[in-house]
Amino acid sequence: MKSFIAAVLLTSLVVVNPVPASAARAKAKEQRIEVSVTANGFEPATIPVKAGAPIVLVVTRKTDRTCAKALVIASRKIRKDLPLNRAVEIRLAAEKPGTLRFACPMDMIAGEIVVD
Ligand SMILES: [Cu+2]
Repeated sequence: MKSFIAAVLLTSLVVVNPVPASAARAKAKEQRIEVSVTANGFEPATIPVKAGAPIVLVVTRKTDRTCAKALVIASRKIRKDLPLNRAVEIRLAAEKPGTLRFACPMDMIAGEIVVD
């Protein structure tokens, strides 16, 4: 009986505890990067980040004089509409070093995330 209770207690600890703890940890390590879409394209167009922590791009399109009314990250199969003057969050994992290209839907205006 004692070992049964111990097992129940242990199970509830294992199941209940890790969820909020890991969520808090992930949030703390998030790398938030503000990106604007202007008549010059994506600003900044080159975004250096650290490998390991998730990335949140906060993208605000500030002009109608652009074809970048959506942002595409082809290698991640991501496409997000960019309404004028509204911040759009795009979450990405960045586990390994490398380069992630992002672009307008026609692939003309582009930028890159450099994971190091
Ligand atoms: Cu375009």
